[in-house]
Amino acid sequence: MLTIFEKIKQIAPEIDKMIKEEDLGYSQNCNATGDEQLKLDVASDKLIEHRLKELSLVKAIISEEKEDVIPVHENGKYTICYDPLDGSSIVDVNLSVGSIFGIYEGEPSGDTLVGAAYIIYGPRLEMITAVRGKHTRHYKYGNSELFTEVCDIMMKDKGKICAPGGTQKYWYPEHKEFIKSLFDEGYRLRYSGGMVPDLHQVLLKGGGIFAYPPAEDKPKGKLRALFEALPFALIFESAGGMAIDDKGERLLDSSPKHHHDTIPCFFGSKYEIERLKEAYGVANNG
Ligand code: AHM
Ligand code: MG
Repeated sequence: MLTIFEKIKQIAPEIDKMIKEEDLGYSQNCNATGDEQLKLDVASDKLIEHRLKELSLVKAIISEEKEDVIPVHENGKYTICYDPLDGSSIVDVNLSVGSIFGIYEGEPSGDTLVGAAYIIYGPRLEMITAVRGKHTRHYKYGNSELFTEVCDIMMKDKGKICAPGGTQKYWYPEHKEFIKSLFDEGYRLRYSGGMVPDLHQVLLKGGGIFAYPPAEDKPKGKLRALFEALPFALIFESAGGMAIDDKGERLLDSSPKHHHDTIPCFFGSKYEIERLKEAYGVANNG
């Protein structure tokens, strides 16, 4: 597992440089999600594939950008599911984006997820890793061109911020009411439209909630289970937080049928997640 984290530490500055220096991040004159953004997605995907293939303990890789599983080393131990550049639609406006990794031992699913990591390409380059049952750890990239450990993250029981994903027009009534009740209670809105910076903020502020609910336009949510929701679920739980679906079940108990399945998901500290369960009428689940 540590070898994989070391490899991700090597990947991080390479993609960071690509985002900052290569002329790939902007869509000009064309539609909002133009060719250049697509190029950046493809370039980061290729780089990660190339780097992960260098590790003999990697059995297979599955990328959000590709339809199929890519076998790597027959005797490898781990399947790595990754989203090479999450939030690529906000690269053009220079907001923070990230890469997300789920490390699975066996067929990818909630119970085989043994480790997770994400890189955040912001004003600073940072990385978070989690090992199941152990810890969630924060690293930052420094002058010596190395990642140094900042600390282990431990969330509080209650936060002050709310990051509500999706289109309000399509939210179901229970979700509208829940979000309104948080704002009525004094919560502040924090939402950029990139799950990596939005979840990073909840995690580092020690609490709050990020929600990507089921809705009329997206009954199964938008975020993909294997590349996005499950890795963050492990990261939140290992930091003392919670991560559930709309039925109140732990995301880490879910088993996606297909690699690209999406799942409604909620991440936060205990107070907000318990409030969500009550609002959704699933308080006894999970
Ligand atoms: P993408 O894979 O097209 O980049 O979409 C994923 C992103 C997440 O980073 C973010 O949480 C979500 O889409 C935002 O969606 P919305 O704008 O519907 O709230
Ligand atoms: Mg994504």
